[in-house]
Amino acid sequence: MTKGNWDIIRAKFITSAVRAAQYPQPPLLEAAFIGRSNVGKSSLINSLCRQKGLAKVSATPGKTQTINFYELEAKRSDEGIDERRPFYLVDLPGYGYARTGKSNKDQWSAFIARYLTEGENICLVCHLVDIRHQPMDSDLECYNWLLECGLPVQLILTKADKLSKSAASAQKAMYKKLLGLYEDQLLTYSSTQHGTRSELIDRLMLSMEKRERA
Ligand SMILES: Nc1nc2c(ncn2[C@@H]2O[C@H](COP(=O)(O)OP(=O)(O)OP(=O)(O)O)[C@@H](O)[C@H]2O)c(=O)[nH]1
Ligand SMILES: [Mg+2]
Repeated sequence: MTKGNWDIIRAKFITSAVRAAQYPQPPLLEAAFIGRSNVGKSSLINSLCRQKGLAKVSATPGKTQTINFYELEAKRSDEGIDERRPFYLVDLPGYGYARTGKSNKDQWSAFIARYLTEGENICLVCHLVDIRHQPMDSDLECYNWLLECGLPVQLILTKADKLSKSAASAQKAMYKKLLGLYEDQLLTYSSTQHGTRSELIDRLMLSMEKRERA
């Protein structure tokens, strides 16, 4: 019997953190969003939650400076019976942008790296890259580092509305080939059009089900 699709029915900001003692309680499963500054992490979170001002968005890179936790509730219905699942979405500061020089950049990597390597509840890391460009060295470094850490990674090609359908497909094929990805390891996304929103929600929920079965 097929169950209904998952949807996000509730989302709220919980807390900002730069160290483990500030991570929220109770612990819940987590999906984190990482990528270059300005790639669209915060916009994607707003699109997933259908709340425009939930995560702060800015045309100037470097807007998100802390690890920001949002608590979401997903719901699906099966023959009138609701199944609900709370979890955290985690918005990370962007890399590739250092407003105050190297020491700030080092600090950035240290606290993000600590979160990603020590977090026991991370089910999926969504790595965002801008669909219009080839990956930059920093994107490849980050992607390879996530894999080395043994984290499950979903690549998301953002700002898909900025390309024609055919150009977007070509970029998707390029990334797939370059990184040797299966179809279900990458997804295009537009935070203005929301076309693949339910697909992304399904992938988030699947990663949580996998974690619980492991
Ligand atoms: N057209 C279009 N613009 C987008 C999309 N996603 C984000 N943007 C724009 O890109 C800019 C950066 O978006 P943010 O969501 O703040 O990016 P971020 O990755 O959170 O940036 P930092 O917090 O600085 O790391 C903003 O001007 C957004 O409006 C998209 O899917 N389509
Ligand atoms: Mg942001």
